[in-house]
Amino acid sequence: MEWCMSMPKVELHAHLNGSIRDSTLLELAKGLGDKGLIDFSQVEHVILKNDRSLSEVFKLFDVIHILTTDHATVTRITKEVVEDFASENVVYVELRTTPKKNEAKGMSKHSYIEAVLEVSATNDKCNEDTRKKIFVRLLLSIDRRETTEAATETVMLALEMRHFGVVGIDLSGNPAVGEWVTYFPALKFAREQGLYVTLHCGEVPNSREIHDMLDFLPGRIGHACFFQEEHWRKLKSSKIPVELCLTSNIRTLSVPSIDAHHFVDLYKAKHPVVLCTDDSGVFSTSLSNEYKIAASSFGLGRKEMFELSKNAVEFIFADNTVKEDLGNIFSLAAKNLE
Ligand code: 6MZ
Repeated sequence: MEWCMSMPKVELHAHLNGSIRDSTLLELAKGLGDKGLIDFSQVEHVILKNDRSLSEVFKLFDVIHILTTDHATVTRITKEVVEDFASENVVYVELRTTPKKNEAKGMSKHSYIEAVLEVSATNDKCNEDTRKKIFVRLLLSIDRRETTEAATETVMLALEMRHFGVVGIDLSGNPAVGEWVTYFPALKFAREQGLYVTLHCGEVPNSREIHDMLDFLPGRIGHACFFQEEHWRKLKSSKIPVELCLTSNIRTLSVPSIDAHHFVDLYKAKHPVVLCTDDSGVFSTSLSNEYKIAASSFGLGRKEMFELSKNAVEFIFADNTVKEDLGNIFSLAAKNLE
């Protein structure tokens, strides 16, 4: 399905450290292995392993984070991730990442984000290597392991960086860890300050938290795998757009099979949804591949897939000028489709 690749697409749920090329991870691991800092063969095995449970995925992130600890590496991986999305005709990407500090490398949370923004802030015009236009915006992630203070620090950082491409806050991390009451004050503050908020919601069965999150009325939610009837009702009446990550959900066994994926029900109900990769590196996928899987699994044609892609523009966290630009890109592409 060549057209899944060639049509313009919008990526709204991509974790930076989950989107790194395997080749880059292996190169970084080899470098640390050669210096005797890690056991390369063990890390290589973890990187190349294919099927992982949700808890194994979070162990892999701990390994990845050991490999991406200095400014130059953070800038490099961001550049590559943006290049990879641009090369498959993603015209707008909202990357999300958790600010990290590493005193040994002179890295603060602030300088970590600066290292990311070095690439993304200059990308509105044109991607240097692929010559393709891609808008890049950033969401700062609060990790569920964090305290209220740390979460608030992330929000403050986002506010400081909002004129450099940071548009909002994401709540992510291992869903088996932490409680809503811990993050709520920081998320509420973020929204009061005009930042957009998206939440990983229902990645594990946790009815109370799903209710609390939907009551918060975030700008978007991600996943929505373990929803029950009462949650679907609330979600549908709220019209909160859902970021759906098919491969990720299948690979982590968060849904039993692609046929049983909640995409079908939400799509039929005309609920706002957007297809996303989640962690294209960790799950060996791409946004074109996610579109291809949806088209073939749910019997959607080229026109329907194009509409799905175009509708995502409505749910981006960037301003109206960007929306207008994207609207023009899609109008032009629609003419070519006729
Ligand atoms: C929840 C996830 C995730 O922030 O270091 N992350 N959180 N569910 C998922 N689905 C499988 N995939 C990634 O990127 C990696 C971090 O993103 C979050 C986790 O906190 C992970 O450590 P950054 O760039």
